[in-house]
Amino acid sequence: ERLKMTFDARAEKSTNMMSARLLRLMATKRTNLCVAGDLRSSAAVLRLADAVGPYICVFKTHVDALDDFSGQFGPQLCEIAKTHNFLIMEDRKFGDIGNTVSLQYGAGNFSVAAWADLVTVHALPGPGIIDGLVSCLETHRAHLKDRACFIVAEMSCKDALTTASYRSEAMKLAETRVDFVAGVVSQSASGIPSPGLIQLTPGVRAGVNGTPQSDSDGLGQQYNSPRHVVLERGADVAVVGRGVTEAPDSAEAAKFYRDLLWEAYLERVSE
Ligand code: BMP
Repeated sequence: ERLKMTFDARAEKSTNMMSARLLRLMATKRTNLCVAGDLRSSAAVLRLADAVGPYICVFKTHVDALDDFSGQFGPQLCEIAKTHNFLIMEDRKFGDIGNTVSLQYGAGNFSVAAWADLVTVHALPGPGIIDGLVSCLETHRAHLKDRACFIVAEMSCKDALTTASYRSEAMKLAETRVDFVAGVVSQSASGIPSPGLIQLTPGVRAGVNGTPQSDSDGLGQQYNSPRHVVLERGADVAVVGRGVTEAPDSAEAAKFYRDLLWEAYLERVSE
């Protein structure tokens, strides 16, 4: 069964090169933590990536929320990723027709395809959105082999419209396009069709130093503990944003989350 398999064993089963690469990275580096670097300045995001780098498998960005994005951001983040061995995910949540996402992915101010190993994609437009992203890479003849996406199948926020049937259609889309789909963003493992697909789960926060676990942020976000998302909800990679960025010491916090998440993973695959 998928959830009982080790990341290494699942890498063997993976038909997508980037999901195999990420699963192996997680197994080697012994981390299933993704930090969401949702800060306002490029320097602060780069500083954070460098500080948490040793403890993460993926660093997730929202570059359209930066006050001062410049063309140097991507290459600088890639350098830090190389130093600490993690992948970069731009959480763009593409959601338009193929032609438009192709433009948004490869061009514009952000040139996401040039520096982000992974991107997120809404399932809403159907298979055409995957075609759009792939055609962008083909046009530029670059990165066809070292890029992939995660399909947002289910959202963490209260009253999200990602119903059970939407979720199951999104899983089908992931399965039919494993050429470019490395995984799904989801709150549970049900219906994930293949052991090679990676479940990325946001909405994770723990009580640190005796402070109580908060279960929401006042704007609809819903939090679960690291242990709960890995053991009860099937998270392979858990996303922690403010749990790390609002902590007094982000490296310390990342280490704390890494330890809890990895311990839960070991418990899940043991026996
Ligand atoms: P935080 O841990 O601070 O709540 O941040 C969660 C991060 O995960 C944010 O970057 C958000 O955009 C992202 N996210 C989410 O919270 N829920 C989803 O369903 C999908 C997401 O990408």
